[in-house]
Amino acid sequence: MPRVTLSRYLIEQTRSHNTPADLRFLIEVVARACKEISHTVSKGALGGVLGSTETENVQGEVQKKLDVMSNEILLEANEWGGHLAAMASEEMDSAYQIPGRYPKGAYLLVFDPLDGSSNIDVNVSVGTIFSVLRCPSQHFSQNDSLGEAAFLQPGSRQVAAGYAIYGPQTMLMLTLGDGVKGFTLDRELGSFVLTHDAIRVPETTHEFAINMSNQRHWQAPVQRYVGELLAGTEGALGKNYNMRWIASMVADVHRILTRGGIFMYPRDSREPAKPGKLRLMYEANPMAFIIEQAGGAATNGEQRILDIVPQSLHQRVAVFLGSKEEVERVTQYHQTA
Ligand code: AHM
Ligand code: MG
Repeated sequence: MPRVTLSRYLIEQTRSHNTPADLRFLIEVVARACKEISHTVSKGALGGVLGSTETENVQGEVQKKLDVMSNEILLEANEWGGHLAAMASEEMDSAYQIPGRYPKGAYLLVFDPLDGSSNIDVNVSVGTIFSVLRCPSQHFSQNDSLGEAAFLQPGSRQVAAGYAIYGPQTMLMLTLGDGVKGFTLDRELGSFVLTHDAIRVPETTHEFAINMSNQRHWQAPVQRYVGELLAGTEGALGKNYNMRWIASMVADVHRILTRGGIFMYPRDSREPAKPGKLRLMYEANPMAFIIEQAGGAATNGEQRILDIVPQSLHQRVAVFLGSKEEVERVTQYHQTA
């Protein structure tokens, strides 16, 4: 069997599914940036890349040095190629404009440059999450800057999404809306190689992921559901569950893609104005797209995540995603509450 690199996979997608050449180029550029981020992350203390900056991002979170470096790597890699109309990221207040010296293209790129930042300094897996949308023609201008409105499209309009995980191996998981493929970085070749074809999330599971320390702030449907999981064979579900929480969404989702499970970050009664911790456009939407493409489900408790029309770039959302049977059960508890 010949090795299928990411480049070869993308070219074959162009032939078989008419994937546009500029989308193919975009994915290649993002993948190249992820390789650079992987290399930078792996230097750790030797490269002086650990620790925090003096700055905060738009959400008032202290930025790690690697958050800022990863953001810059993605911006620099993607600004010159002529494939993007604009970019947006967790680490920037508003849309990033393509410098006037470069042409603009058809797509919008939204990303969380380094997800799971609290794990950087303790050498636990982190990752990059990205989502690709088309720029609506009414918002496109070669000369004027692009506002937030162009980005505010439901996740069902994503044309591609993926994440890179920087763990024991660096992997890139990708969907172009035709299933999910997993590529492992071959560091000797310097290429991502297809290693995980036709990824499916098992419909049933014995594993859940939630930050239990927030339990006293959850609402009734989540209390009920997690209560049943914890009750094991003595409860309504009649089976025992195991729990995992890595506190890097990429790592938790990666485990679920590999062996099933349910991931939850519910809304919190402490801050009713914030319906959850995770961000819709560059965390929940790309992950929901990937999970659905692998046969799983993703909701905010009330509705499919991909159907939510964003009101703002940095909007937060409650997230329940993973094995279909479990996501459907917790969603039903919300709907009947
Ligand atoms: P970040 O984008 O600032 O890293 O925050 C998102 C992360 C997710 O990766 C993870 O699922 C969650 O925050 C962990 O939250 P907690 O600290 O409550 O465990
Ligand atoms: Mg994040």
